Amino acid sequence: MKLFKTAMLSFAAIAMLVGLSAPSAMAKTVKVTMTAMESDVVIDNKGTKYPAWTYDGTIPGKVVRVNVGDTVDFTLINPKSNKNSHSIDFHAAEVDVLNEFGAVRPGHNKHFIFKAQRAGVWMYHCGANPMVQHIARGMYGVILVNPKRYTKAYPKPDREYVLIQSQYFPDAENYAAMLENKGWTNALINGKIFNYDPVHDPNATKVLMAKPGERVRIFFVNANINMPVAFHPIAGIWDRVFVNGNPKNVLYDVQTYGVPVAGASVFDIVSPADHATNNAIVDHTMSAALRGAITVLMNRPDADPKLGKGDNILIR
Ligand SMILES: [Cu+2]
Repeated sequence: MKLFKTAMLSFAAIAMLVGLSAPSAMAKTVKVTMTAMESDVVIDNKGTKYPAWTYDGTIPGKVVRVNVGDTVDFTLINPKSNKNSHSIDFHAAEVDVLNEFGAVRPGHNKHFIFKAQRAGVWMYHCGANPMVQHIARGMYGVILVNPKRYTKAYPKPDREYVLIQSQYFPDAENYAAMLENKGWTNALINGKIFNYDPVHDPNATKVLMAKPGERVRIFFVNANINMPVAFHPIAGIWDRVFVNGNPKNVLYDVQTYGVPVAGASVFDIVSPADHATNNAIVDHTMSAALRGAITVLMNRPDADPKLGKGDNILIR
C-alpha cells in the first residue's frame, strides 16, 4: 500500500512538472448571482439618463471571469418590482435553451450550473421576449474563460481591458424599429457614448492607459443589435488576434478584424517601447465610430499602474 501511494505521488509530481496535470485538478465552483433591474442608467459623459434594463444596475453587466474547467453556479433574481420577464444566455454554456436559458417571471429566481469547458471570451445576454429590446436596453456582458496557461503564442499581457460595443436606441419602447435597425443614434462603449474619448467628447474623463512597449490585451465583445464591427487600432497594428479568445486561433499582424454580432475576440497591441504614443481603438465602420465607438489608449511612462489590472479591466 505504501509503495502504491509513493508511486502515485511521484506520478503526480512528474505530471505536474511536465505540465500534464488536468485542469480539473484545480477546477473550482464559482458562484455568480445577478439581479435583473429595470432602472435608469447614464449613457453618456454629460449625464443623460436612459430607462435601461440591466444586470445589477449597470451597462454592461459585471465581468465574470473563471478558469477553463471551472463550474459556474449561477442564480438570476427577477425582483417582484420588475414589470418584465428576464433571462440569461451564457454563450460559454452548453445546456438546454428551454431550461437553463428560459425566462424568469417577476418575483421568481432561476438557478443552474454549467461547466466552462472552452477557453475564450463569451457574451452573455438576456433572451426574454422580445430579445432585441432586452439586449438594446442593456442586458448583456462578458464571461472570460481563462485558458489553462500562457504560452509563447499566448503570452501573459501587461494590461487587460474589456470593451463591449453596442447600439443606442433612444426610443427604448420601439422594438419594431430596433429589429429593422432603425432609430439608433449612437454607439456605446461599455455603456457610454465616447466613453473613453476626450478628443471627440470634452466631457470624457477616462482613457485606457499603458506604458510604452507593454502588451495590452483587449477583450472585445460586439453586443450590437444588427451591425458587425470592424475593429481597428488607429496608429497601431494588432500584434495578435485570438479568434473568440482561444489561444489556438491565433492571427498575426492584423489591421482590422471583423467581429460579428454576438461575437467576441481577443486583440493584443504592443506600442513602441522608446517613446510615448496614443492609439484610437475604433470600429472603423464610420457610422459607428463617429457616433461613439472610439476609445483612446495612451501609452506613456507615467501610466496609472492600477489601470488594466485586477478589477480595473472594465473601467466604469
Ligand atoms: Cu431581460
